[in-house]
Amino acid sequence: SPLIQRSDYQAPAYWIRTADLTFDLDGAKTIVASKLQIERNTDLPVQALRLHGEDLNLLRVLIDGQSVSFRHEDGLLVLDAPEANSFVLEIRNTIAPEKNTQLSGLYASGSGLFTQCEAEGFRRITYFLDRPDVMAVYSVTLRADKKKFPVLLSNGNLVEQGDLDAGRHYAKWSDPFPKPSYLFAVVAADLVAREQWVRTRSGKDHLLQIFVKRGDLEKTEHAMNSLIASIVWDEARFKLPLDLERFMIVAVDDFNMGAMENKGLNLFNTKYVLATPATATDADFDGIESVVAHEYFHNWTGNRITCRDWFQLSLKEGLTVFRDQEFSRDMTGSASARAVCRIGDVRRLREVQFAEDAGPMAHPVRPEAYQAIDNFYTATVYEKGAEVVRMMHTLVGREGFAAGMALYFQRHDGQAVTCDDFAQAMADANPSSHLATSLDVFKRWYAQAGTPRLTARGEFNAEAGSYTLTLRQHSTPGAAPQLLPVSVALFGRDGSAQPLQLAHESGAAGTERVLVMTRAEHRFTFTGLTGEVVPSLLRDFSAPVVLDDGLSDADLLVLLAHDTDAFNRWEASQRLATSRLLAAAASSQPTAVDAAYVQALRSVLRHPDLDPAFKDLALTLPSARFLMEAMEGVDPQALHAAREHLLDQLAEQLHEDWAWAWTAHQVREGYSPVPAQSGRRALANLALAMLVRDARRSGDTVWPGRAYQRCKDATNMTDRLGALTALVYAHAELAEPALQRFHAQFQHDPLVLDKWFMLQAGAPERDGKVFARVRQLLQHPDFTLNNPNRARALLFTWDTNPAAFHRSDAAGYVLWAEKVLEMDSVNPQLASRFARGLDRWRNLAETYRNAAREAISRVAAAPKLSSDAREIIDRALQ
Ligand code: HT7
Ligand code: ZN
Repeated sequence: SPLIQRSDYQAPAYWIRTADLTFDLDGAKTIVASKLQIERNTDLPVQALRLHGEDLNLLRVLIDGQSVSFRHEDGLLVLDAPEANSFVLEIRNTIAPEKNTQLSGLYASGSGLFTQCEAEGFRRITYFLDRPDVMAVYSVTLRADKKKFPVLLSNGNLVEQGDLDAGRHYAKWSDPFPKPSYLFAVVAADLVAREQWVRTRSGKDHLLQIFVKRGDLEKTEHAMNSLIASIVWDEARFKLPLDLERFMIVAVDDFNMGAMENKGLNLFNTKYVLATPATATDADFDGIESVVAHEYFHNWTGNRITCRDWFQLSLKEGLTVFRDQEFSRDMTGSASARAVCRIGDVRRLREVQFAEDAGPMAHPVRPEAYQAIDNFYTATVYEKGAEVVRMMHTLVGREGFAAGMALYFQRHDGQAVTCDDFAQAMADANPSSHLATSLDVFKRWYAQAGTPRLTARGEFNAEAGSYTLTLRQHSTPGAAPQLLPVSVALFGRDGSAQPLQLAHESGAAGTERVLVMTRAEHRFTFTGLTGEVVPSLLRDFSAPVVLDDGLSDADLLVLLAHDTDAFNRWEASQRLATSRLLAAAASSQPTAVDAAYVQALRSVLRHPDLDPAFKDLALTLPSARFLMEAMEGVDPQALHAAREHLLDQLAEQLHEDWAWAWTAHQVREGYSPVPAQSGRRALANLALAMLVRDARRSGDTVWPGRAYQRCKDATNMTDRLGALTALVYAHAELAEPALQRFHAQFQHDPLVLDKWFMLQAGAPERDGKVFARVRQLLQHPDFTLNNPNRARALLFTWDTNPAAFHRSDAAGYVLWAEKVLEMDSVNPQLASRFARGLDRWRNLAETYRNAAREAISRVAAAPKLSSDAREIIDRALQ
């Protein structure tokens, strides 16, 4: 496929003002009749009408009621320019939803029919100008067998419904909001709905509906509560009310991503809708809250104002991720739980996005070129994009940000715009901010790929009582310095926060402030200090950079014990672990852990005031995925061995502390997924995992027995899965019977069965057992590549499990190549995501690197590869 360049953008030659669509729905053959009111874009020279279309069977084309000639060119349907500037185009075509295994366009899932149109799925339904800057008002008539498809839904409002002959029925939907085709949706299925009316501040009533399969209704309470909370939050924080009479969510089993924000008719992966305490973990409950919020927030940031072209994807995704992160933080209700949320977000950013930015798929937040747009729904566009918005928020403050959002809507409501338009509105609403005065420097965040490195060195001058901090940024080669907000505090060696008085300033000094870098190097001198200080930099992770602050272990121990910023306190724990793990991985001898570090962890674990959720995070070692990015020429087996060895030592040396933590953090109240409970469950489960791990050394049978018992009698999934994880990860003898029991108990619940697959594929490798298990599970009757959740549970979990995937005999890579090709023939979007498991192959030690190159080349040589997979594979080999 050709490369599409951002610089080639041109306005459309025609506008589609209204789309009147009629569907005769049937799994084998659906007939689509489309009647479009089209206007020529008179700003451009007269040219042919070129419509997108893919896998369609065309029956007829009429313009103003007359049949016209047409041709197919480069996958487009081309009609000579009609004489009139305004005309009606009628098209009739058929499609085959049951054959659509790609899950883009109209497809079958179970006995229902569902659509997915973002980014370019609408062209798989009918011919259209399938681009986000063409916005039309839709009216949709759905006709189908009433028994098979009792529920017929589309965007907007239901205006008519009734019976037809031969057991068929119809429904007519009308959506008053002009929208791009990617927000179009249709559902025809046998579903039931949880319903709730809500009243917004203006006094208007709105109907909320969550549609699921029969039998799943009692699993929708949390999703409905999350939706209501999202509506309330957006109106309170940003004055953005629900603008729809009816807001529907539909859950579907087979879905390529998490959810989709179609106007008024969101489609959701069941994973982000269905939850009961018995079937979903605390993390699942959190995931539902944040995805429901994310999709709901898109109604303003994405739907009311949309993207001019797909290069602007982060305009809606970065902003909406920022909004859902803020919502999740506000929902927690405590400062420490807010920090726990932030730590989770940064962990994901550093594990996935930093790796992406260092590999073959590195691209700016606003990409310059793509082959398949589906490949650019990335951590860079989403998570780094959210960090860009967060930096704006840091620079202009909460009120200033709200003012910027208001100006953005005032200027652009109803339009398809660019990232520049958003940044301009934020700057114009805050003219004296650093954002406005250095807007061009700031906007490099949209244009430059790669993670900037920030070096910080401080010097204390005892005579002057001053501390000079030198900050230097090193952008990726060829990139210019970026604007970095660096949040800073200074602590005395006794842990006391010091005043931050800059040399040229007068007035009262606080103990935390944001330094703004706009050049490669800045020097800041703080005065009025009485002793040596330890700097705490990039507090709350104020910019998405890699920091080298040169702090010693002693400095980090001060921060771990005293930092008032929970993020940096956690960061200190991770830094202490990272340096030990990297040293151990580089050494050929098993490395004994030092007592000072163990004691520091003990102090955190036993701390009387720290939040259990925070303790869980601080006591969890950095993941192998994170560590691999901090190394060059990675030997994943050596890294894995070092990490396992450190865990074994922490399990042994903190045994009494883990036993205390397990007992002290049991939750005896009725289950609720609130942070006050989930933190205790997380810490207790970590403690149990360490105790079962230590039993392997000591021969103890009590803790594995307790874990097995918990698998049997737990009253919620978090505890049941926690106990099962403890057994499986420790390769305990009781793991097998516990796994079998779990399977027997939950075999009819697909989402729980996904956990069963995931747990086994993600277990720490030991003597090749995990890899052997993955091969076995690929043959399991419950495994299928046709369901993305199931494929992800087994294969995506495995290809991110370092030691089970990166094998010295290359068998992991051979299996990877086989599965990329197999998946690509079923679902290219899924295959190209799976293919990214070898993105970072060039960073591996030589033997792994050679074997990985061979596997990638084997995929590259396949005679038939989708353009999605082709782009990933070609980039990997470039
Ligand atoms: N805007 C959506 C992105 C999306 C998607 C969703 C489901 C299936 C395929 C998809 N391609 C792109 C999801 C979101 O960010 O909210
Ligand atoms: Zn989104």
